[in-house]
Amino acid sequence: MWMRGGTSKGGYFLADDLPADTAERDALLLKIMGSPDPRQIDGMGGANPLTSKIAVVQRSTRPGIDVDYLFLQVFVDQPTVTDQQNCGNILAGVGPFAIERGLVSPRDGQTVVRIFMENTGQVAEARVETPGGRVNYEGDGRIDGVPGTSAPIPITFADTAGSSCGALLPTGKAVDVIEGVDCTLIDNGMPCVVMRAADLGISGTESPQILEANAALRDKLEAIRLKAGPMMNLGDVAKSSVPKMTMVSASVAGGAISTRTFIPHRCHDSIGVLGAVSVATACLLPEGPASELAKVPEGGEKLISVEHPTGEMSVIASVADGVVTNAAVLRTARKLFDGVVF
Ligand code: NQM
Repeated sequence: MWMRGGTSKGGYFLADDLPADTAERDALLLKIMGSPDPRQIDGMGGANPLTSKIAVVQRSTRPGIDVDYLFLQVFVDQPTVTDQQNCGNILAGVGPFAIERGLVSPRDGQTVVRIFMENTGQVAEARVETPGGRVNYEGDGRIDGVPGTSAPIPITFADTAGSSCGALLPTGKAVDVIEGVDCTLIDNGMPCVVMRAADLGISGTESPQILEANAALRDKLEAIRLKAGPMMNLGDVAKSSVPKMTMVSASVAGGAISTRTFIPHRCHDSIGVLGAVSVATACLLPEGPASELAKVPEGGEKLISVEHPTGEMSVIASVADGVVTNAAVLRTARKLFDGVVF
């Protein structure tokens, strides 16, 4: 099944329909997407990392969990398929897909799907509208980066700190200086390097196209990223899609903070879901580039509006004793196509 999940798009497969052998599976997925090729002309991929994504879903045997979800990023221009990162956008389609395929029995009204994210070993809870026991995709949920409206799918994450890096702040510090730039190395569901846009010589409000055309910026970000990888317990990240590189500046549209994110070599048109959760968490640290610039509301439940090139993503962070205990986001998804891919 091909679905839009949040601001991403990709293929959703039942685990049993794919080869059990990882190398065989990856070779098949590269062929399906048309990679490696910058245009992905011979496959289903949309020539952008955000449209070259795969969800592998199966019924879970874990107590209290409905389905297991493995996310795979198929690189566009390299023969690489990686499970090194999670994806909270593709996650938005997992609940509807699981119900459509009969892995989860729908209730009349709303069905809560508890999803184990295999990439990082954490749990997400998605609420899917199922009037009359059928998935409803139509509605008035609006997310920036997607035209129109769809049925809302609220998603809650708990215990995402240190998902890939072992700790929220893998170096134990809120600020590390890399290549002369102040960086917060943080992982609250997605490993991210958070820097002041101004320290990279940009305002932070430029379009993704302008930023991608800035070769000096791209080189600097990559130099920082290659050093940040081992510091974040990610090892050599030369061929990895993490950490993500987020440049922050003061909000321009009434939100908490403004962002521009390289994922890691293309500039995101918006921001990843768990990327936004990690950046929102950086805003709540006692120090660091994000917390200095952020406008954070009072209270234990904080709505952190993370601005990005096509709008904003609202992260609702529950905070207890200065620690983010869980985070919620609103996403939507749409079934685009169900059939046979050759
Ligand atoms: O951070 C893009 C996306 C993502 C990942 C990326 C995501 C997340 O927008 O949870 O959703 O950072 O590669 O789909």
